[in-house]
Amino acid sequence: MTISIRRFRSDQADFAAQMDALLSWESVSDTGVQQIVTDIVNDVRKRGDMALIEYTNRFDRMNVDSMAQLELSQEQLQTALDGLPDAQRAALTTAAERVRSYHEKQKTDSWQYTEADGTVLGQKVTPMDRVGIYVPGGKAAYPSSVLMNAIPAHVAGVSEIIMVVPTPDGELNQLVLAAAAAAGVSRVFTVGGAQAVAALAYGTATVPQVDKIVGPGNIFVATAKRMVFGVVGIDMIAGPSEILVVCDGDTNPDWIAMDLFSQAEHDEDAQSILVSTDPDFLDAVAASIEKLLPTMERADIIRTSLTERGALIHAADKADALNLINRIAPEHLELSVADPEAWLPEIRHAGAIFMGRYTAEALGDYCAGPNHVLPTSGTARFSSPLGVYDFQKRSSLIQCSADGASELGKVASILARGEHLTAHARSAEYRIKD
Ligand code: HSO
Ligand code: ZN
Repeated sequence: MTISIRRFRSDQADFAAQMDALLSWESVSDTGVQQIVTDIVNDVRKRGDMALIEYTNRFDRMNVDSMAQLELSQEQLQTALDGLPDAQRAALTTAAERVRSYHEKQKTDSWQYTEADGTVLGQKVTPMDRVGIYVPGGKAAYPSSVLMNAIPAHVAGVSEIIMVVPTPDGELNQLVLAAAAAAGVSRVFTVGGAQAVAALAYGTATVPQVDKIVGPGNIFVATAKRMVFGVVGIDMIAGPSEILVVCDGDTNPDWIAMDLFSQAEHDEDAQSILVSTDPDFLDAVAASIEKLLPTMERADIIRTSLTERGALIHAADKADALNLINRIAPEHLELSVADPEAWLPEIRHAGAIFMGRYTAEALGDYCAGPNHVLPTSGTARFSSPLGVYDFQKRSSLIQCSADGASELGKVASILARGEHLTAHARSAEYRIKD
């Protein structure tokens, strides 16, 4: 069975419009979903643990009557880690260590400086006290995502990391629990959906209220996160995974086909795009796709993703390819070219940049070190990978000397009187020396 992937040439007349159509993506949260989520969030806010237990029994087909049955112990997490086959435990530990050392570099320190009159100005950096990590159950239960969400929080110095993960039918995913142990998660509740988000946002008798909720989830989870934003912080709302591979035509086409598959297999809505200045190479990759697709465990998802949202694009030249990169602002950009460094200065928008033929995007998903939670759907234009900075906040520091207060008092007084805020003006003026 042949698979038809869109082919574009950047010099065709309607190319810009075609790109707009290709890249348009909206996560639809219809009013039905909104209403369901509003009801759940309000109910958990009002009735706390009881509501959480009821929703969990209903949606996850559980049969519990106390929150104690919905919390896992540290021993259970450690047992899961210890019980993994040696190779799997070693891989998970290596990945966790690499992610940890990369994120250590992101830590920012407090700073301050002293002006000539003795006034001190600065910025004090403090970790959040408590954060919640949402881990999806089912098809998208990724242990690697537990590492990617929890480790930056841990490195930032967050003292309590609360993980929620639904366990439909009570089935625990041992790898997810092992990853929680490896990442330093403090507490795990086996709850999910909008009810888990509400519990984290407002707190219940058992689930502590957190300051920020991060982690991916289905449409109910995303809608609930949007709803509680403001009460707590949230991370970005992730869209489907994407990859843009740019190849000069000298990489093995099988490698490129598999790199495109690697994001396509996440989801029917995932988007894999290949750009090359060599049309013969696009043909070669199309042939590799044909050849390799039947060998894939998730062939159906890949086929749907590639036919619905994939594209093979013939760019006129390098400058044209660079324009496309910045237009797409991809979550993942693979520069499968001889001299990736030469491209780098012109690249302005991408969540993560994978440089050179050997750097498969999949390595970044698991163990290279950088975070795999990245801006999707073109949001790399204004946002960044999840990092330690998402779990740190800053307080401004101002300490005026007597001389400093006197000088600044004169400036503040004038500006305050201009705003007709007399108390501000007089408060400043009291401190002016005569
Ligand atoms: N590529 C995904 C992350 C992931 N891949 C998890 C494998 N497991 C983020 O876009
Ligand atoms: Zn992935």
